[in-house]
Amino acid sequence: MEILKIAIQKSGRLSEKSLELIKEAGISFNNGSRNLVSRASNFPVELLFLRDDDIPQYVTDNVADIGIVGENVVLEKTCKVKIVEKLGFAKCKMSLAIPKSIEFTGSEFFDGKKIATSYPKILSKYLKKNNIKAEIHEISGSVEIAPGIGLADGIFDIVSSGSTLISNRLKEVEVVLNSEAVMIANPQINEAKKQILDKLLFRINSVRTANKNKYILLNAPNKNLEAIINVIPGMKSPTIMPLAEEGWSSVHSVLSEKEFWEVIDQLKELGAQGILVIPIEKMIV
Ligand code: PRT
Ligand code: ZN
Repeated sequence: MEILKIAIQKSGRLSEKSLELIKEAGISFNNGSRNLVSRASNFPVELLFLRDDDIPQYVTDNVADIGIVGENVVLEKTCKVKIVEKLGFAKCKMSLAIPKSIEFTGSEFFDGKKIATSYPKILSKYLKKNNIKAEIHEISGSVEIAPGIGLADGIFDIVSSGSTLISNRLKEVEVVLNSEAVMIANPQINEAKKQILDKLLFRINSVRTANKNKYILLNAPNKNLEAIINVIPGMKSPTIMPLAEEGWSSVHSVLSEKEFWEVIDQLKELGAQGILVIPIEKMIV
């Protein structure tokens, strides 16, 4: 039987969430420890634990069929892999930054300047597109210290909270791209592996949709029932059941996290009582 080989980061910012995603899809592993390779006990997949930078290459070379990695790494490696799903975690920006004390005059500021980065390909593409002639100084780590020690005029690096920039007296001046964890796949995987991948994506999406939604139950006065139903449309439409007490109904529905607080406020105004909100584990839409 075919087995889909999944490459995930061995240890780092992506590891825990990647593993969680796979476990939430109902896939379990007997050996808890992280060997290099781990075979699932109830689904035809195998996990390979690797350094994130190597994942696009391994997927290109068919060592793994799919992988979970930051979009920034995929773009820098320019490998022949396909992004099949954005996963919504490990979100960050890739930005240009310069010393706080220096005035920024617009992107032409970088003309004739030196920029330190670990992402020379993404940066050079950006500079070319914007017709900026800067010198790229490639370094592999601690890019943020480069301006302070006189190695460069600015940096191009990952920014998340921005605190690394602040503690190095730098300021973000241009956001070049936004990145998040993505699932990549070798575009040439066979039909059997593709079917396993589709099943896996279906499960992952059911969990992600569920996490974005809540189950809501409430008691509504019948006189406002129509208005309340308009506020919470639900998946198809809400379930309505009469309460033992005359003039009241119980309403069940599904609410998205995004509109949650706004809807709750409106429901209270419409006289809803006993509002219960319950997490959903899986949601098949
Ligand atoms: O060992 P291995 O090579 O596998 O891991 P790694 O050290 O190369 O990568 P890792 O685990 O640090 O990051 C993996 C991926 O997480 C990256 O490729 C990004 O896609 C994503 N990510 C999300 C981040 C950050 N947020 C982040 N903040 N990667 C790095 N950082 C760095 C950033 O460079 C900065 O210097 O963390 C520092 C703190 O950021 P601030 O802005 O919050 O201060
Ligand atoms: Zn890395």
